[in-house]
Amino acid sequence: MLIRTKKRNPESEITDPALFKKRRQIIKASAAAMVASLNLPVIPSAQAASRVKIAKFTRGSPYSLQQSPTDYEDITRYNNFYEFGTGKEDPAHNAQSFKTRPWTIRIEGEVEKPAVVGIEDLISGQALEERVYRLRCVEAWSMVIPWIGFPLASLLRRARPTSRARYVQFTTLYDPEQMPGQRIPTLQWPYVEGLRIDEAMHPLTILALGLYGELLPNQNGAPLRLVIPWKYGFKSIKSIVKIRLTEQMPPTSWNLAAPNEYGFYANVNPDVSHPRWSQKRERVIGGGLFNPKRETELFNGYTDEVGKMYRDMDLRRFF
Ligand SMILES: Nc1nc2c(c(=O)[nH]1)N[C@H]1C(S)=C(S)[C@@H](COP(=O)(O)O)O[C@H]1N2
Ligand SMILES: [Mo]
Repeated sequence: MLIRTKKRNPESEITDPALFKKRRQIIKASAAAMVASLNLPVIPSAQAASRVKIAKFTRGSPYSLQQSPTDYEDITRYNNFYEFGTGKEDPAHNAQSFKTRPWTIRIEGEVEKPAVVGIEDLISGQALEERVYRLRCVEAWSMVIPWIGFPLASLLRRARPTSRARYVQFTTLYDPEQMPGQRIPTLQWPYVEGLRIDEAMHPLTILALGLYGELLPNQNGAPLRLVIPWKYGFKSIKSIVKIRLTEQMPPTSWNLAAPNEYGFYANVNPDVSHPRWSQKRERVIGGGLFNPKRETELFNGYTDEVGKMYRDMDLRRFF
């Protein structure tokens, strides 16, 4: 997102409908099968690259949007995941053999009950909700994604944050053998991100385990990634192994790389431009052959839900 100065070819951002038509039919069929199989146990993924349905989740989060989601093919082939390459189509190719089992997430720092949580426990134990969000990136493109996940707050509460916990830091797996991008210093590895504690506890902040009714494809951050729909895409850290509650504001990868371009907050804001491009409009991925753009909304349209957390802040200064 920062390093690449090469102009993107707009053609490459358009999904060839003929190529993906067949697969789309398969998805429709699997959606029907999913409804029929509600409450069956989750099938563990033996092979990371295979598509695995999540059988257990409750539908209809109050935060779901009415608009229809972006096509599965666009969501899973147009990604940012620098551990697997800096090109938008690199992660879909390079993350196929990434091993996401066994996988644990450590919760530590300012908590009364530090914990090591297994991914299978999260998949089978949490009440999973379907939440359809717009995810927006700093390059000003957007998608509507039917995530399957649960509020981060429910996991944090289990660890009993202390009164000193003011921030939460997230860390991605560090494994250069599996993640070829970590062998080159495009960013400082491992990828880290952070939230203020009130942002982390907000019900719109979710840990996603899946999308389109299936476990997350590797390129989208398997087995567990953050989704913060009112912030730019880079806050939504992928393949999380550690969650640490802290007293001090933690460092974040893009802020470390370019502090004048990427702040800690990264709230979607059409009135605060990135130093090198406007953020007033966004390209709608999969929106059609003419690369339609739409007006970007403050907080990505979630002002009613999240605006009060920033009421007394100068959003130009705290960008
Ligand atoms: N570990 C890690 N997490 C990451 C990134 C990354 O490079 N590494 N890229 C971020 C950026 S810039 C974006 S836009 C989103 C993209 O998520 P998606 O591919 O599921 O759309 O992931 C974010 N999370
Ligand atoms: Mo991004």
